[in-house]
Amino acid sequence: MATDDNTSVTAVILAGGMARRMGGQDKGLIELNGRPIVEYIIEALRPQAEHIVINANRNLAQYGCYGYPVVEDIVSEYCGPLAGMASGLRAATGDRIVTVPCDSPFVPPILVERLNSALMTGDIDLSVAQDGQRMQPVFTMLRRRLLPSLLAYLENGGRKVDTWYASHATALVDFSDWPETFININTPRDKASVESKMSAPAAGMRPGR
Ligand SMILES: Nc1nc2c(ncn2[C@@H]2O[C@H](COP(=O)(O)OP(=O)(O)O)[C@@H](O)[C@H]2O)c(=O)[nH]1
Ligand SMILES: [Mg+2]
Repeated sequence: MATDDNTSVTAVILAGGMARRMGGQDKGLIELNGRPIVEYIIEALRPQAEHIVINANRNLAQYGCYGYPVVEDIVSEYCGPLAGMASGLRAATGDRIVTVPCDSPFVPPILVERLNSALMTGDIDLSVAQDGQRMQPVFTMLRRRLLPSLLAYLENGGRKVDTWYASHATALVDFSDWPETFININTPRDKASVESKMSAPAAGMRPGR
């Protein structure tokens, strides 16, 4: 069940990339110990956000099987995660979205709450995770009012997430106590290492350090 604070949050799973380093496979559908990554992510997001939207550019029917809206990039395909954020913002029913990448299976249970608290302090446009050392730009909460600015940026050829964020009031949110959040599967080797981590006796999401 989503809490009252999260009722107008739409979680957007960014599964629209080309996954070149995975040989062009559709990363959200890659199986980890027999289950597509997107299933782990949906399971983690369901208690945290009232709405879920999947952003994908391939295998739309397969993503549609989960019962959530599937939206393609609204700007020309494959210009990076900002395109997926724009589609998610347009598809959102409430006034905020939270984005997560489709290749990070260990979504922490406090993701939405923590990004939301930061967004609500002061006049903030977007809150974005950092891992203790660097910003992790695809784990973010964005106000829906940012859509015109994002579309203008993309239409002018902008592609860099950090650059677009820098033009808005941004809160950095520390997730260094949940380091597994940012483990992501970019190569076949990453996949093997996450699968063995999942099978380890102490597997499961937990705060670290
Ligand atoms: N919609 C959309 N999403 C993209 C695009 N390119 C990358 N992404 C998403 O952005 C996230 C990060 O991409 P990834 O290739 O893993 O980059 P990394 O930051 O090097 O790990 C993934 O969730 C991708 O699906 C794109 O052109 N369109
Ligand atoms: Mg990645």
